[in-house]
Amino acid sequence: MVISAALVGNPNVGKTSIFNRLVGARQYVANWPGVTVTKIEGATEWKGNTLHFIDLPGTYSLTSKTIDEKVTRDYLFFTPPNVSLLIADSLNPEQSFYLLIELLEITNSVILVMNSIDEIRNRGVKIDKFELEKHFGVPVVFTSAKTGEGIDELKDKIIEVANGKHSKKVLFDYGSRIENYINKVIKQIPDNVFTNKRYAALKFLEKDEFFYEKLKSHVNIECDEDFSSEISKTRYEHVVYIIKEAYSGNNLSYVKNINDRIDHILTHKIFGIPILIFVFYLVF
Ligand code: GDP
Ligand code: K
Ligand code: MG
Repeated sequence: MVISAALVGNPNVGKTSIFNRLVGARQYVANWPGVTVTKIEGATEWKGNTLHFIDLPGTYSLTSKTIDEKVTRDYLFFTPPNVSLLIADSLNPEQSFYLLIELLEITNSVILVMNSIDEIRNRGVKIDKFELEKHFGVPVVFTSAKTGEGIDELKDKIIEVANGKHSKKVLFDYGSRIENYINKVIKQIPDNVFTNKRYAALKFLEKDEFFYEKLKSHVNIECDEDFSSEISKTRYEHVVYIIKEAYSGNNLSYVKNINDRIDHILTHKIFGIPILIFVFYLVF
């Protein structure tokens, strides 16, 4: 059986290092059509199967705002691989898990690869694999691209996921207000426009350029609000909850640091602009 698997993740989490461990020298480099973004592919034989890998451009989100995000998102949405490997930096999981939640809106043929597990051990942090599998609904593999730990287990899991084992759908709830809008949008999406209507509805509400343009003539929700901050904030709330459930150990200040960083993201990245505008009003 030939199985395609894509490596998805934030920049600098170890995607290329894992890719090199998986395929060795059997790799080739080209450009994505029409853009100067590098496309790296490779293959390996494993237990009678050909595993074909693609190392996607690093991204923090699957909204097509930058060219790297767009290449990665379009590939995953329009030409989905059999299996997607979400390569997470175990040391800095918050933005990796955020991306995972977005990825799970497109597909549930996903493996969560918790990379840099060597560094986690050095810091005395414990990660509960069962909690991660329960909350995300996908198999989890601990890897170190530095030592090679977990690479064979990852190849075994790819074959299992490609064969339909582990297929369980976890839906992340965006709260009743957003869920009502999602349902309103879904009802108005014609069947021949998008099959994954929940994803298209979310992207429409997030004002993702591609989905918004495609759907605006079909969808009327009597509200032109941009829901993206509220949707992002809810994703981060899920992330905080899951990290609290899964991370522990004698180095608790590390877990506290993650929480502090997420508070920082929530107050600055998501609410920074509205707060600035509010302050502007007060001052002037
Ligand atoms: P990419 O941007 O996601 O492709 O990340 P790279 O593969 O280029 O890796 C980024 C940096 O992280 C490099 O310096 C790697 O050596 C390092 N790195 C990647 N994986 C691991 C790992 O499992 N353990 C440790 N300790 N370092 C890693
Ligand atoms: K790194
Ligand atoms: Mg890379």
